[in-house]
Amino acid sequence: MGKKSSSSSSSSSVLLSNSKNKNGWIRSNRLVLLIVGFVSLTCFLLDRQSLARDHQVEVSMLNEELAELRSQLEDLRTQLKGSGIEFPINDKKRKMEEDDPISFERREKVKEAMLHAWTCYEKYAWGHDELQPQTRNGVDSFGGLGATLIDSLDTLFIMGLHEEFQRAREWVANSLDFNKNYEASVFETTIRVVGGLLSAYDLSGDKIFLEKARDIADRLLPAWNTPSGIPYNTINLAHGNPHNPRWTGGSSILADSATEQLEFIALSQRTKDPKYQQRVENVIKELHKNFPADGLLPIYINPHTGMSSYSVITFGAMGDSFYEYLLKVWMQGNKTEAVKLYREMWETSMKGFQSLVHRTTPSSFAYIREKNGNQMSNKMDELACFSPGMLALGSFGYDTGEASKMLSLAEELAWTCYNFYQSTPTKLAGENYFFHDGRDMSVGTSWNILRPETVESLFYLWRLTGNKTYQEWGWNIFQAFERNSRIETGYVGLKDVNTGVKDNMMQSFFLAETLKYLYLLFSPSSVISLDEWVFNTEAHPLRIVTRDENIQFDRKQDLPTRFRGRKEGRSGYN
Ligand code: DMJ
Repeated sequence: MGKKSSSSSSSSSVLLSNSKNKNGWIRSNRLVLLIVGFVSLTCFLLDRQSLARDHQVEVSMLNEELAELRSQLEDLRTQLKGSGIEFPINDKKRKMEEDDPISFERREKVKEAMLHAWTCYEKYAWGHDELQPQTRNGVDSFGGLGATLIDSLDTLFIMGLHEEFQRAREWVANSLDFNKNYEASVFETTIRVVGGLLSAYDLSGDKIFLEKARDIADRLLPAWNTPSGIPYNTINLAHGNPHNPRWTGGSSILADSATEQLEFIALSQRTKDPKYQQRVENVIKELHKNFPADGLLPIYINPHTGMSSYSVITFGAMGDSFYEYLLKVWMQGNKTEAVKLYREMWETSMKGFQSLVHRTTPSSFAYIREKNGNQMSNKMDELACFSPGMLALGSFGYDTGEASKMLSLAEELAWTCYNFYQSTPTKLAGENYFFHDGRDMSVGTSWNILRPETVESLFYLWRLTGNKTYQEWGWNIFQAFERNSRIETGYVGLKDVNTGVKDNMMQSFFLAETLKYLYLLFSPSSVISLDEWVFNTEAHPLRIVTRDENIQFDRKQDLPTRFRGRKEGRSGYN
């Protein structure tokens, strides 16, 4: 047992020592593992740390680069803002801003309509003034100045149709020729061509548009060489020789003579040549001399005396845009002291305007009468439907009580104009309306030539009140144009809104105005903001820049030559 026990004790001591060795081995192994683990963890952590450091360096370098790029972008924006150039409107940004998917969809539909009108013009009437869609040819109703093309430039740009805009720009640069033996209307050429080119310049910053605007304005300028400064309304573009059309009996027309201010002032501001501004501001000063207490001027003026001749007073054809420009020149001039006279004259005219407003029975539609001497006529042109927009725009210059009165009159009149459309079988408005006791209104001249005035007013009312009803009305009018006026080869007017019989003319103002105002009606208000832009009467937005009465004109170029060095020749202003 003892042996057994001694042997068992020695074997157990062997076992013990074996197990001790084993434990020691295990322990030392663990220690090695621990050391290896520790070392690897340390290495790993050190590696992570250095990676993190590298990333940090990279991130801060990228941040620096980003900050640098941001500041470069800001600099560029500021420079471009000063020079009148704007970044092309970014569709992606526009989509992000847009909170109303219905407006987005409608805007796209209007853009598609513009593309259709433009594509047909390009195909059948390229370079001509207007497209005759039914006969698929172009006509030169304005002397062959590419009126539709120029009228469309800013619409294409605003809608982001840049390839189309570029093609039009190339035509302006290479083919537009003003040297035409043609008796042009000073008014139509100014609002469409000078206005269209200046707007394209303000939007794109491309100098070619400014050069061309100056060229055509220089050809128009002799029209203001009259004893009173009230211009003749027609001039030969190649030879000068201004005169008035025979059918006015020698008179100048009010709207034709006093709707050049926005364009010519803008031209002076951009060229730093005061002569354009001087000519057109003289007209207003002249009209101010005999301005009546109610601010309403008859449509005919004698260009020799500056006095009005006996004729109709109207906010429709031949009167309309004179009143529009009184307000808009005040806005273009930043509502400053220098343009106070314009606002005062406009407010005076708005008193007279209210005296023309009457209401129908039984439905109490407000409408604007015409006046001949002491006689009131219960007739209103669709053309006068620009006035709700004008009233809404001008209402913000009054104190609160008067402002809300003017705005609500604007809303009432817009309702009437919308009913010009809604009351016909085609849902398109006729050219003018008559009003009768007990029977509200009826169409007079029943054609529709794709005019913009009602949608123009809906655009202003939507922008200024935020009331979506105006978008709904505009959409209904757009759909009526789509149903009645769209054909495979463009858009046409209607000879009669009762029967829907079509004419053969796509008016250039359909692309300049009707489609532009509709597009803007469904766009965020930052697109051509009313704080930064003023629309001319052909819907060409002109950028509002600081009106500086002491503009530092290039003295060398603009001073009468008697003030110049002798060697420089020529005498006096041209
Ligand atoms: C456009 O040429 C202008 O809006 C102008 O002031 C009036 N007539 C047409 C559109 O109807």
